[in-house]
Amino acid sequence: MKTQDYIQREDKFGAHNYHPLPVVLDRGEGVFVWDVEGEKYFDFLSAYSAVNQGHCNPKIIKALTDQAGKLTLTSRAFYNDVLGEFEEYVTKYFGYDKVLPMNSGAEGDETAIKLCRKWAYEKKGIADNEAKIIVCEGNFHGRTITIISMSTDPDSYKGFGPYTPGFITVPYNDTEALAKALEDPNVAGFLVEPIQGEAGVYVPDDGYLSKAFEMCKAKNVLFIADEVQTGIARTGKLLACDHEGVRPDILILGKALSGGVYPVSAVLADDDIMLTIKPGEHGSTYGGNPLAAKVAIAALEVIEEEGLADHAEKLGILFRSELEKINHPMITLVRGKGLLNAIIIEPKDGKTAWDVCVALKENGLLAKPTHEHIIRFAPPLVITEEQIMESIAIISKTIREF
Ligand code: IF1
Repeated sequence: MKTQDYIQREDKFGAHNYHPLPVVLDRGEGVFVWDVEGEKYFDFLSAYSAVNQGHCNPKIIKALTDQAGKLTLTSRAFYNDVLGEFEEYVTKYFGYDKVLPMNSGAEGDETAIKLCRKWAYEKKGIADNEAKIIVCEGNFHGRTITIISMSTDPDSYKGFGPYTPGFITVPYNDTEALAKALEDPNVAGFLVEPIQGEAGVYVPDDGYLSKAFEMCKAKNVLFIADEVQTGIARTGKLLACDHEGVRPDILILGKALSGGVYPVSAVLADDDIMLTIKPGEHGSTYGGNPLAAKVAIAALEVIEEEGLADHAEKLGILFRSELEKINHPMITLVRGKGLLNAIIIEPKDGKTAWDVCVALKENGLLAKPTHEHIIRFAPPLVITEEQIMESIAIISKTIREF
């Protein structure tokens, strides 16, 4: 079968909820993926930052295969010998009392919203069903009905109403607007991405996160960090919040928590928040299964053993400085932190970011536009300096073709 055959088959039998780049991949290793025609590519999307440890990382794959033949799923109706090992490891790794394991990032955000509301009624004393959570314009936290109810992007919410109530929207990176919203005594939490990924790698001003955190504490409001995309070393620190020394009251993890090998998400919090959810009040069939637990431990060990946070910090500085040197009229802005970066593309002769991504593919590098004028660049964190320079050469050559 050729590329077109695979695409046609998916078009016929699969829902059309994505518009992928016309490339069909059949193998991944480290920073590289190959397509069915045998073409090799640098992966500069990393499955939206889920493959930080590199495709098919040997240590994570071994953790998967060692456990797969032993015990994969017990449900939480019974204990198993692995979940506690993961719970102890991940809570000590991030410095929290407890963890609630789930599967997808959206489930992580939903869990955090439920915890925040429960805490509001049981601990803060907000009247039942009156709890409100502040979110930011341009947010992306997943695709469930409640999460799109918080969204300001019509592509995320249009046609899916009616919407879940209880959310207040403020502009991102605007502490004045946040201060006003925090005046409402029914506010229980502030849910924020430390860097807005989908919005186009929108890095807030230095000090925004720590100021926002202080303001929340002053009003007894929970600071909830969605680090599903920015966490696990992606931005040059273990967590993006670490750049400002902010310790979220509720921390949401996903994606690279399992290195792209298995869906694993997790919510971490201390006892006074986490224990407001009682037995039987929340859960999921696959949440905290033995396979997920072993894979996630291995994925976090790789981050630590290979020093991937410092590596991402160092190579991100190199990558952005080399991108700046391209200085071509189509690249109007370079922004990012660690190895989560983006360029803003000024359309030229009707050519948009999509056309640039198709041309990048032809030249051996895969990236995807987020919105019509921004290209996100997020390679696996295991990329070497030499591979960064090779990738810059591809990006530069491609842009100059326009
Ligand atoms: C898609 C975007 C990125 C996330 C943050 C929670 C979730 C995500 C900060 C939910 C997921 C993914 C979803 C995927 C594309 C991708 C994405 F473009 F949609 F917005 F990365 F920016 N919090 N982001 O980024 O996690 O349930 O997907 O495991 O839906 O197209 P999930």
